[in-house]
Amino acid sequence: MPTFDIVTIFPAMIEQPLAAGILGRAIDRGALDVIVRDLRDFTTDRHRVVDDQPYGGGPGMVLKPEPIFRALDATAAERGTPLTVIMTSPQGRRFAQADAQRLAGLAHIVLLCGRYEGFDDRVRERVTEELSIGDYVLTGGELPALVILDAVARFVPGVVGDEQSVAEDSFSRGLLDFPQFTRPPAIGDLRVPDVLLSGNHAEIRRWRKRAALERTLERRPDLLTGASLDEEEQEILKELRHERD
Ligand code: J9Q
Repeated sequence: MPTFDIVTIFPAMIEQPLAAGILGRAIDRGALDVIVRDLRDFTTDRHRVVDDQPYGGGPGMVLKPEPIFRALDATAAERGTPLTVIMTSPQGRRFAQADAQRLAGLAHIVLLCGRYEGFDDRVRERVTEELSIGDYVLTGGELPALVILDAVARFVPGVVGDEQSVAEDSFSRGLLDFPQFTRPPAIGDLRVPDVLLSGNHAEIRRWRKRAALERTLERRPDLLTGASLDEEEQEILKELRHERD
């Protein structure tokens, strides 16, 4: 199980979401080990200053390097090595499900949350991975750090109830989910597909495969390039492609 350290100037932005939900329960049970570190605790001046003006001028402030180096040194001393240091930024490689699975196998993960115009670039000397969660502008790296923690933690044994379902998650296989329904069987003319009420489990399995493939072909055909499909799924996909042209 990896340990997680999250370095931020807004600890509450991390602590409050982590107190709730599945990750909160996992932390309470000891299945997940997360320490939130306030970057200001690693300053040495009276005013606990974490940022400064950029050399060369320009708007905004840059996070000073020394508090970050001290936070990383303290984390390495407490946790041990190897330390994987992740910075999130729009300049990073796009974070994907395969990264979540890979990161879950590491010993110690540090997530550095940036603010303002970013970090002093010398911090990148200590960064082992720079990851982006998507192409949009955010106010800081706290939400991306939570996104990555959530996706990685699902692969940590004991965090999610059913480990089988994590490993076989449709997205891990490169497919979108099939549609789900629960009671009642009809709301006016909004009916649950009859096959799901039939009790015929072979037919239900096939219907779900077809529905997942249909959705993926329609909405995210790019996913099908890397998908791991069984024989039946390959057969259904061939049919669907014929129907479409
Ligand atoms: C730190 N926009 O954006 C997309 N992935 C990460 C980020 C990001 C941001 C601002 C600050 C990370």
